[in-house]
Parts: sequence; structure tokens; C-alpha cells
Amino acid sequence: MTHCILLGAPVDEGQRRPGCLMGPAAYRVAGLVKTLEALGHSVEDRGDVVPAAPGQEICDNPAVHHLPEIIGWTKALRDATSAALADGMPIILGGDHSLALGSVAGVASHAARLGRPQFVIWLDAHSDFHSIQTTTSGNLHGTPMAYAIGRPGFAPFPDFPAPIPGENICMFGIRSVDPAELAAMQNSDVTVNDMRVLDEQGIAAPLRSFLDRVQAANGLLHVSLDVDFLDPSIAPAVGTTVPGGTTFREAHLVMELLHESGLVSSLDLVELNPFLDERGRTAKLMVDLVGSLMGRKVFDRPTRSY
Ligand code: EXY
Ligand code: MN
Ligand code: MN
Ligand code: MN
Repeated sequence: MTHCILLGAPVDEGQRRPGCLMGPAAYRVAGLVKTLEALGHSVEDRGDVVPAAPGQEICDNPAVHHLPEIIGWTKALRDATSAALADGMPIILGGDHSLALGSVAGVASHAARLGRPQFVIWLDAHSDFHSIQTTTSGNLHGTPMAYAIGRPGFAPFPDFPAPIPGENICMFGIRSVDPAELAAMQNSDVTVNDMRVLDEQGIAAPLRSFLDRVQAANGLLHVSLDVDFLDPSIAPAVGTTVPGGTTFREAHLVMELLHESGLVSSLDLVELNPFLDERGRTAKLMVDLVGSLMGRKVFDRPTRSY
């Protein structure tokens, strides 16, 4: 049984399409609490995080927008996530992926306090590897991974508490990468399982080899699940759809294997824009996937001795 702590993060300033700020409410309406409680977990909904007051931060990239607001969210989400980890498993309800600037900083600072390595699995069509210097869209939801790994170019942001080594980051589902991101990633040790890897090897082999590394290092694992990891045909309610995403079963298999590893200590659910589909179909699918991550299965399988 896990004590799940819900943190609403109604952030939409990291991109330009209105709607993500309705994400936290949509997850609550879609029955996230009931799903978790039905699996025997306790749930504490701490409501929506309130961002720190925006400062006067500026940067020399004219494309960047809402920098002070995003920095305010980052500080508040870093602190709320880190505090929640002392009491249970934070589940951060987004809101766009700029929330991970704060949530990943929060898990990293918690892991550093424990003296354990922090690992991240990034389930996304996008690598989100821009610095605020290299982004051309100026949408800061495309930058959290660069901040987490300690790429230069985040001067206006608080120092990232304990930059995560590239070898501790594994991406799945990648199929939309900008040239500047590719150049930066090729200079890093991040494992990038783009959709071609999933086509050729499936999910289990690359995922199990990453989980073996997390286990061997006695690591903590943060899961960042972007709605656009999924194929748009099953998850249309996201502003950055990219064709050729994962199927319903591939996504559930990822969650089931993560559950069986027993290694997951925190979760982001990001980029849901409830305005973009009908009757909460995508929100319900995301809640369904959380059910698989938290132990719902047809048959009991011996958890793999990681
Ligand atoms: N790489 C593009 C950009 O930086 O604007 C697209 C980023 C989409 C990010 C979404 C959250 O995954
Ligand atoms: Mn705006
Ligand atoms: Mn993303
Ligand atoms: Mn994405």
C-alpha cells in the first residue's frame, strides 16, 4: 500500500495553447482518487500548488515568454514535491511539462538528502532538452530535461539542487526532436529510446535493462508521463500531438513493468488539455494508466527480483 499525495499543478504558461490549467480538475473528475483507493492505497489530495510570486527575471532569448511565472511555479513545485516525498508518493497533476522543472528539482533534492541516486524515465514524444537559450518556440515546457541534467543557460532559474547524471535518465516514445536538442543530447549520456527502438525491440527489453540499472544503484525513480507519449488516436487531448505514438497496450505494459519493479517513488502527469477532447476520454485513459502503475492487473505475477 502506498500513501499517494496528489499535487495539482495548473500550469499552462509553459506553452501557448490555453487549457492545461484544467488538467488537475479533470484528473479529479476522472476518478483518480477512487482508482487509487480501489487498489488499497491511501490518498491525500493537497489541492493545487500556488506558484511563488513572479519576480523580474529576464533572459536574452526574445522568444521566451512567461519566464517569471514559470520560475515561480518551479520554486513552489520543487518545494511541494520534496515535502511530499517525506510523507509518501507525490503524483503531480499537470499542467504543461514546464511543471517538471520544479517536480524533478524536488525529487533530486530529496534523493540528495537521502544519499541515493535519482533516476528519471521520460515518457514523451519530445525530449524537452532545450535550454532557455536554444528554444526557438520560447515555450518552456520544452526545457525541463536540460535543466535537470544541469545544461548551462538557466541563469534566471534557481540552481538545480543536484543535477541528474545523463546515464540516470531514460526516454521512451521520442519522435520529435529539434536540431539544438539533438546536438545537446548527443553530448550527453541520456538513453533515448525513440519510437524506432520500440518498433524494433518492443518495450520490455529496453525498459527492463534501465530498471536493472536503477535497482543496482539503489536508485529512486521519477516517472514523467506526457500525454503525447501516447498515440493521438487514443489520447487526443494534448496540444502537441505527434503521430506514431504508443498504443494502449504498450503504455499499459510500461506501467505494469514499472509497478513490478517496485522502484517508482514519484510521478508527473503532464500536458493534458481537457478542452481538446470529448467526455474526458484522455483524462480517463491517463487515470487508467495510473491504475496499472499502482498495481491493477488481471493475474498476479511474481514481481521481478530486481
Ligand atoms: N521542441 C519543441 C519546442 O521546444 O517548442 C516542442 C516541445 C513540446 C514539449 C512538449 C511537452 O512535450
Ligand atoms: Mn499566456
Ligand atoms: Mn514533454
Ligand atoms: Mn511532449
